Order: sequence, then structure tokens, then C-alpha cells
Amino acid sequence: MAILNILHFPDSRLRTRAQEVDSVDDQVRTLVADMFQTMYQAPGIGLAATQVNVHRRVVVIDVSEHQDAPQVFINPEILSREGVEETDEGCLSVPGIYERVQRAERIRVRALDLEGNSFELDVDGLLAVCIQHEIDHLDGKLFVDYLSPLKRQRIRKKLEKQRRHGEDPAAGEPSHAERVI
Ligand code: GNR
Ligand code: NI
Repeated sequence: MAILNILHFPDSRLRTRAQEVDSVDDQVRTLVADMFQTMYQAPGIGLAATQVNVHRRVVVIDVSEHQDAPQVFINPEILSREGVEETDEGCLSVPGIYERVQRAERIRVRALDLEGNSFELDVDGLLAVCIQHEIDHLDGKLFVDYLSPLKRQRIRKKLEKQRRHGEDPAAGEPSHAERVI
């Protein structure tokens, strides 16, 4: 297993639309294992392959309290959406930034599992938010795209400044040891 490098906004590679996976093979399973290791050590509750510069439609998620409930979504598709909910979001590709974003409250999602079998799931709460956030990554979209251009510009400047000064952007509040939830 390997810990992969996570791209940071405004890296243009985060704007790539990921390709469908046409066969769930050992290469995909190795990618999934590496993505889980990367997500758990970050730590985060989800990770899209786009964030580690692999432009395939692969998402890993674990919204459980003890990080013991890994979920894999390959070629995820939202089949239906219901209601609207606003929650604070963060992103491992936009470290240290938390903003309110509106998303569908409940969704039905279809995806392939690690054996290549299709499954459908009705989800709400944090898992629904996370799946929508991750599918956005696969489409080259970031949560900051839902904010005003002024806010997005401020975030861009802040991250560029931190980068120039060689700071760990995830340092400060909340602590790096805490998950971004
Ligand atoms: O760790 C993460 N937390 C989070 C919190 C609220 C909404 C979405 C997320 S996903 C994020 C990890 C990440 O960047 N996934 O792409
Ligand atoms: Ni993200």
C-alpha cells in the first residue's frame, strides 16, 4: 500500500473529468487500497481518485466514527435527489477551509463494488453530502465553486500564500489530527 499525494486547489488537474472504469481489476483494487490508506492518514471521510491525480471514476468513503466502515463507489451515479440541506463542508484539496454548501438531502446512488457488481443505495445525512462532494470531484468540480467568486478568490489567495510560506495549510483549527467533518 502507498500514501498518495493529494492535489490542492487551485491545481488545474483537479478540473479533469475522470473516465469511467470499464473493468474492476487488480489495478483498480490496488488504487482503492492506496486511496483508503491516504484518506485514513489525512484524515478525511472521503477521497476521489481525481484528488490523487488518477482520473478514473473511483471514490472511497468512511463516515463512521471509528473509521471502520469503508465504502467503495466505482462509476457512481446519482439516480434521484430529494430535499435541500446546508452543511459545513471541508475538502482535503482545500485544506483548512470550511464553508456552508447546499446539496440534496437524500439521494439514490448506483455504483459498482470491488467485485464489479452493481448496487443501489438510498442515503441521507453526512454520507449523502460526501457522495455528492466526491462525484463533483470526478467531474472536476470543487465545493468552493458553490461560493461567491469573491470568497473563492480569497480562499485561492490564502492557499497560495500558505504554499509560498511553506506552511502546513491543515495546521491550526481544527487540529490536523481531527477529521474534517
Ligand atoms: O474529509 C472530508 N470531510 C468532509 C466534510 C464535509 C463535507 C465533505 C467532506 S469530504 C472531505 C474529504 C474530501 O475532500 N473528499 O473529497
Ligand atoms: Ni474533497
